Amino acid sequence: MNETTRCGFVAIIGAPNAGKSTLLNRLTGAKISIVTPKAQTTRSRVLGIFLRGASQVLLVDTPGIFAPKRRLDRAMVAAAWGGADEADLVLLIVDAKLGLTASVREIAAKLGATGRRISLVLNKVDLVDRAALLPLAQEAAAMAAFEQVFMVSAATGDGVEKLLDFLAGAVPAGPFLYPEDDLTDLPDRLLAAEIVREQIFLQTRDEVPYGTTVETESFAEQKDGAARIEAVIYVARAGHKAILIGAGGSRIRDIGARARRELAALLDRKVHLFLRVKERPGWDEEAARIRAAGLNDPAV
Ligand SMILES: Nc1nc2c(ncn2[C@@H]2O[C@H](COP(=O)(O)OP(=O)(O)OP(=O)(O)O)[C@@H](O)[C@H]2O)c(=O)[nH]1
Ligand SMILES: [Mg+2]
Repeated sequence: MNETTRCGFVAIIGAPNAGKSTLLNRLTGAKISIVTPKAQTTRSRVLGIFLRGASQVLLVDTPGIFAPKRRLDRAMVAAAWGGADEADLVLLIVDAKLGLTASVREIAAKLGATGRRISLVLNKVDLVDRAALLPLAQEAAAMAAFEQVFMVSAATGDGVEKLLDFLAGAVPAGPFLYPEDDLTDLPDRLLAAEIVREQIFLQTRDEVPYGTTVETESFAEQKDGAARIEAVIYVARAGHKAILIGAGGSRIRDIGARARRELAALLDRKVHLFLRVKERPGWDEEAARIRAAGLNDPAV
């Protein structure tokens, strides 16, 4: 590696559901971070790496920033701000369809006050009339001293090339920090838990996904090369357990089947997945559960 290379951290920050994880996956061209239509899907920081020219860009997906209630929530929001703190540059991502809500303005003001390099990404432009986009972009650009403003659709890829070029040129000069082939540092155990949680977010409603956490208990490679994965799903309430299991076990079977298929594709091998649902009231206030979710416990 010579002096002409560039490498740096880029944090993706924003309100829940703005499309941060979709953007991370789009920019890296891989499924690294889970995506669902529900807010607060991402719970911890997720690294996604791409190479462009002589640059290695280390993207950091973060949990959406919201008003936290539980200990878990506080750890999530702290992880998001910590991501911004440690980054060379920050992308503030805004849902253009939703517009400049009070929480978006608050996040922009707080980010602006840090004096860091921030660029604005207006996302979901595929959902907005072209005529409405320009005034929105102008108003949004005035929220903080942004280095650049991008209008993209993380879903369709529209506008993403420009953003890739910008990031490749904007990260500081320096040697690559990860091997060239690496896409993430997410361990397979955590990936497995995340993929199961994604299915829970997709297949259950109301409080159930928020009252649930998933941990991989064992991950073993079999002689035939298949992965044998055992995961436990902790639920906060007995009622949630019944919903997750479903009539005659139908829901948990479907969650397992879809997660297994997805994991087999991502890990590129046969997967045997075993799920167990366990009641654990108060898990979202438990330091060990918070740490298992890839977070620092805010109480320490
Ligand atoms: N139409 C459209 N939908 C998008 C776009 N980007 C993301 N979405 C959708 O918006 C929803 C939320 O996307 P995520 O990527 O999970 O959002 P997030 O910001 O990571 O959300 P949290 O992790 O909950 O903070 C999903 O249903 C995505 O498919 C986009 O550019 N256009
Ligand atoms: Mg996310």
